[in-house]
Amino acid sequence: MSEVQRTLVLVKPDGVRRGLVGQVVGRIEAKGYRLVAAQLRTADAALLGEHYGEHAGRAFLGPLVEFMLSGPVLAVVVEGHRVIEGVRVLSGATDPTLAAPGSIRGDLACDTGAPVMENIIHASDSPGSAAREIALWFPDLG
Ligand code: IDP
Ligand code: MG
Repeated sequence: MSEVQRTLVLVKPDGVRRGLVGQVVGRIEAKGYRLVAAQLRTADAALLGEHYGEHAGRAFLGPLVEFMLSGPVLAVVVEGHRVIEGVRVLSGATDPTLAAPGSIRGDLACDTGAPVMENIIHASDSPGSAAREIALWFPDLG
């Protein structure tokens, strides 16, 4: 049975800086998913604090927020059957050194030794996260 979902994708500041927005969005479109909304913007600390709320207390949270504030991100809402899992698979493992070749992180990123892993893409990890994150980044999206 069809289970159309929506997920939140962020092309992180490293991806925007390196000119990889087209490749990231292109892979998602080529897979067959549909773009619902997109916005290029620089986030603020309050938004990122909420977005990464699950990581409160983790040592990498400060560097992560600083990195995410370092330039604009492309926020995109993507729709499709099982899209939440699908975009996680396209993204690859969190650690870009270990992410499989063929995935966005595996092909386009490496660990630079920075305190936070710069890995090109964020993608919601569950239906609950997707709903929460879409409401945060696109409050007008009904
Ligand atoms: P995810 O982006 O694959 O869902 P999360 O565990 O939610 O991974 O972590 C959010 C982001 O924080 C990662 O994408 C990465 O940029 C960074 N990160 C996660 N774990 C570490 C770590 O152990 N060291 C440095 N940065 C990390
Ligand atoms: Mg995550």
